[in-house]
Amino acid sequence: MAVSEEQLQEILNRYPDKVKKGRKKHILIKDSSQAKQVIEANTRTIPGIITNRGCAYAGCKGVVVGPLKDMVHITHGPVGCGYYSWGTRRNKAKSDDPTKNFINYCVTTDMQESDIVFGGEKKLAKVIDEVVEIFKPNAITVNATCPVGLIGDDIGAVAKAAQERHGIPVLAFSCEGYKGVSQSAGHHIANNILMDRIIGDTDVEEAPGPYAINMLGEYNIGGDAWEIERTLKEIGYTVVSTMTGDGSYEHLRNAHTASLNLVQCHRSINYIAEMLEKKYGTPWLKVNFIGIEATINSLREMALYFGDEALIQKTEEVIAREVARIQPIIDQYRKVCEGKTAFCFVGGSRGHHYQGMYRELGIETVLAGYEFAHRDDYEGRQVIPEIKPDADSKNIPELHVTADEKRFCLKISPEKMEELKQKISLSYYAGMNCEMKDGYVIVDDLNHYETEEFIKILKPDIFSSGIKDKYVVQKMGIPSKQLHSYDYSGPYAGFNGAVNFARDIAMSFASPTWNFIVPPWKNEPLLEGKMAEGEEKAC
Ligand code: CFM
Ligand code: HCA
Repeated sequence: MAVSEEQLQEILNRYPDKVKKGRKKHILIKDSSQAKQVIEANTRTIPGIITNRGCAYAGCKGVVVGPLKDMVHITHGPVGCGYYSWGTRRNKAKSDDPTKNFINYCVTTDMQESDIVFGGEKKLAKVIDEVVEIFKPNAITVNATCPVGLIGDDIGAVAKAAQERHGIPVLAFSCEGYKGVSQSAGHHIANNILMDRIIGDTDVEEAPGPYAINMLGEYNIGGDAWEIERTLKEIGYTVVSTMTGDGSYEHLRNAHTASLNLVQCHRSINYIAEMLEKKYGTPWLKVNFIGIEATINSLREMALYFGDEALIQKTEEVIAREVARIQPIIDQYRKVCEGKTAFCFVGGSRGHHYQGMYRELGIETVLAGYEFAHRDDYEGRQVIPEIKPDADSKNIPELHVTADEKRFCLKISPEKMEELKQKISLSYYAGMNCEMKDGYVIVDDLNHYETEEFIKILKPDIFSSGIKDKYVVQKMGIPSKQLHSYDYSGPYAGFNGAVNFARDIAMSFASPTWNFIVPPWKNEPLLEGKMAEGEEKAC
């Protein structure tokens, strides 16, 4: 069952006029007969609407910077900001040198009222000194929360002085929570400083092995990066650095030596991908390791990029073996899942990435959206492959995939060219709007009211989002799967991840628990009424 324009209007009509006008632009009913459907994104959330979004500090410290394990990340601000951005995000890390893995520590200046009144710079300097004394990290980050910007603490100056005092990099991130409209601003701030201060800050010029790649936008939630790496390493790739799951300052410094950058989460790290391309000429390839088909396509495109016959063959061998191993298991779980429907609302890439894996289980996504993505994450980019002569080599032509500007170039044999053009124009950056079926809904910055209203119409069998809306929906008797933290499960990426996901989703449906839950509206009368004509609308 899809959603009609009338039903959508009804949902919107409950808003005050100004809110209705705003929200209307953030909701689409997919209609492939239209040449291009435009959705508004990356704009300010309406205050009080109960969004699931986070802040710039969450995007910078919590998401991009926090997983770097051999650095100590100091939150300059109230303890809650430090704790929440550390304790709830399941970015795992292992280290060969356990004395250089600080991922299990949450460090904050724990700002108090007196710091707000008299300034927190001295306290921050003291915390940096303590961190150096206790942990002896390779580098330190200082991450600003809202009050720091409001009272005007100069964290850049404090970091610079500390760097001179201790002789290790101390990086200041002015990622005050109020900057921008969501986490997205924080990603950008983090990307700029990692590129400026860490990547390439070394004498190393050679990659540590053949087929050297960086994995960008992979945060090792529930061990995802480890599962992807397992396959990549078996095929023969050298992973120079992962940004930033299980990542490290030491590896990140060498990232410029890789030959290809893989971009898993485009939203959070496209800036580094583009800066690496501009500064070092390293091309980047959009990949997706969520779901079997997406994983296979990504592995094949990578092999085609390097164009080495042995690598292509090894890729095919690994794919054939892995699929033969996992498909029968997934087929069993599929029997439980077939014909069901899902909501898939996550931050800035998973709302799209997980739809393919749901489809492989026979589950259709009937509503999807992003908390804070930009328009290109919805609409994709028009990619027109075009062939240009190669300046360096007469024999191997380059394939430049162009959109508004050169995106990346591929040195491959002419025979592979046609095949590759096909694949890239399909998989390069399709965007969420291409993924959804007609009649189903795409919502940007979905809020709690809209969640409930769309649930009443579409009655999904499973709801996948985050911690903030999970429990309300579970109380409606609908199983929920957190796609941020995976509800303590995972990995969900790569081949083994697909098995784990299939198992967990099938388990949600098979559990008898849901039959024992009586949604509140079945027991209690709901106060619902219509406003009299001309009466002020409350929302
Ligand atoms: Fe990228 Fe992420 Fe996501 Fe994201 Fe996030 Fe996350 Fe996410 Mo939560 S970097 S955009 S800011 S894939 S923390 S690992 S799960 S909202 S969809
Ligand atoms: C964040 C981190 C988060 C939150 C998840 C959630 C994550 O945005 O601050 O709301 O459940 O993945 O941990 O996205």
